[in-house]
Amino acid sequence: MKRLFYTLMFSVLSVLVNGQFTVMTDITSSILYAEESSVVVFYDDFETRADNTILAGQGLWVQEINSMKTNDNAGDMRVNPINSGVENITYYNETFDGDHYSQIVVDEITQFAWVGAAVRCQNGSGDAYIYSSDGTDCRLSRVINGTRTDLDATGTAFSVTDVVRLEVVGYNLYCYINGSLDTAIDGDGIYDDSASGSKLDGGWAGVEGRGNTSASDLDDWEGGNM
Ligand SMILES: [Ca+2]
Ligand SMILES: [Ca+2]
Ligand SMILES: [Ca+2]
Repeated sequence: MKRLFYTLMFSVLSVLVNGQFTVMTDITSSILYAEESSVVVFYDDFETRADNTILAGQGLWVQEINSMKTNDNAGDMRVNPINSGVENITYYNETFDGDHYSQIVVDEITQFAWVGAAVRCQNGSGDAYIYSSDGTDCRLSRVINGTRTDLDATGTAFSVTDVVRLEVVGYNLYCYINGSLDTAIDGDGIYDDSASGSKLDGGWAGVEGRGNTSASDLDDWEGGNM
């Protein structure tokens, strides 16, 4: 597998899709990721979404299982989970390669709710890989029919403003916080799920949460192919 340093310098590409969705705007970063990312990524800051409304059904967002919901914080729309004790996963129904990533920004986080990034969502069957935190604990998990199995529950807790990114390449899951692999996950930030009989193929990138409160929120979602 190739591993490349790359410098991502997008500046002017601002393409509206469906009248409300922007394909990349003004991003400058210099980050080591598992593989070079494609130019086109999908992005949502949720600002055009309806407040206090289920995310699934808005734009291209589709429910994988249970519900994420919008909430307006002083003019900044973001999303949070609304069901306690279960995974709330919503994915973005664009065309994703089997190898893709999901990235979120943590807007608020407390131990009352978990938020995270989801990859390989499986079109409503309740399956996905998720990388999530409640600000105290952090875990990389496989969700099958809505039931979570933690692949590693000793990750680095997310903090407000963290950029959290989960990549899947083959059956390797790469967990990043602010551009650095979270080495508290499986020694090096990379988990190999190839030996599992429940490993997931293909699917969509999305957002995840667990809890019934807006006390943990995510914003500025981004997803794309590897
Ligand atoms: Ca926002
Ligand atoms: Ca590892
Ligand atoms: Ca925000």
